[in-house]
Amino acid sequence: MFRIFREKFLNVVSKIVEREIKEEDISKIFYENYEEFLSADVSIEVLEKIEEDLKNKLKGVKIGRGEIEKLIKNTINETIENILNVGTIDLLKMAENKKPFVIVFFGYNGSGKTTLIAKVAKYLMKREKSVCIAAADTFRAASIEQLEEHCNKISVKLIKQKYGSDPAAVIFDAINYAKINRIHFVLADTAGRMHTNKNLIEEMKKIVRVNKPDLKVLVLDSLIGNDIINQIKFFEEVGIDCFCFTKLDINDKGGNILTACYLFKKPILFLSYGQDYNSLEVYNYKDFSGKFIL
Ligand SMILES: Nc1nc2c(ncn2[C@@H]2O[C@H](COP(=O)(O)OP(=O)(O)O)[C@@H](O)[C@H]2O)c(=O)[nH]1
Ligand SMILES: [Mg+2]
Repeated sequence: MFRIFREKFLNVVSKIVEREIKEEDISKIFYENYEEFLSADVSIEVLEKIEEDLKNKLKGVKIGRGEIEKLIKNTINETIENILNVGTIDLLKMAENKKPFVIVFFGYNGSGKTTLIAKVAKYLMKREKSVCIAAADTFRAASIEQLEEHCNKISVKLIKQKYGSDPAAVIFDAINYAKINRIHFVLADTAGRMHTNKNLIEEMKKIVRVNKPDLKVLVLDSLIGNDIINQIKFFEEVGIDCFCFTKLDINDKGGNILTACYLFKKPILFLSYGQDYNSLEVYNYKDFSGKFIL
């Protein structure tokens, strides 16, 4: 008798305190927790879209008053994790049946391409893969010497020509060298600037047409802020397969990565954390979303 009474009583109480989640509840919790990103890193456009997604999921849901904040936070976490879950690329597996496996790295000057390529070479060699590098940035002064210095330090064969020579031809040479010497991977550095952006696009298209790379990687500097959207749109013209992010040792807030994942949904290959050759991580969305979890 008492048990039935108690159950009825609790039912009534929970109904009384239950209410619908309102848009204001969602905005309040969302912006309270993401203000830090608002001022720095995530594109406003993307934040607004995420907020809208949350509202579509939660608005009008009836729940006990005390549970509202928890449900909103859990939904935010779930949403962020879904956004960051763009997949990664298992490079070694992908390259199992292709020798050489050719990777071309694109990206603006200063994005960290040359440094990243040396790290990727080291990463592959640690896993018993042989590597050669193509110096296909034949435009920027000192770029070949910079790459040569890295290659000497990590003992990797560099295929190069003179400044001003055709980058597609340099990569073609490197592929031939790799074929003859049974090398697993060719990593190609490219120019991040030409006389005009149109020249740059044409040059990249030619590299792709002539060499048919197995993977086209766009290298992005995590310090560039909202310009990331324009950069990605620019390089998409050559058909980018995946992203790598550099300089996360300076800015690891990850807002940029959230923006790129939300808008472009391309896999992320590596995250790069400094000048040291070993400061490279394979992207893992579960680990990475940890920094956003409420
Ligand atoms: N702190 C830090 N600096 C980096 C990183 N990657 C590259 N750099 C530096 O950024 C500058 C541009 O890098 P570089 O590899 O030459 O870029 P590229 O022009 O795209 O080839 C250099 O001074 C690098 O030492 C990184 O992950 N962290
Ligand atoms: Mg370079």
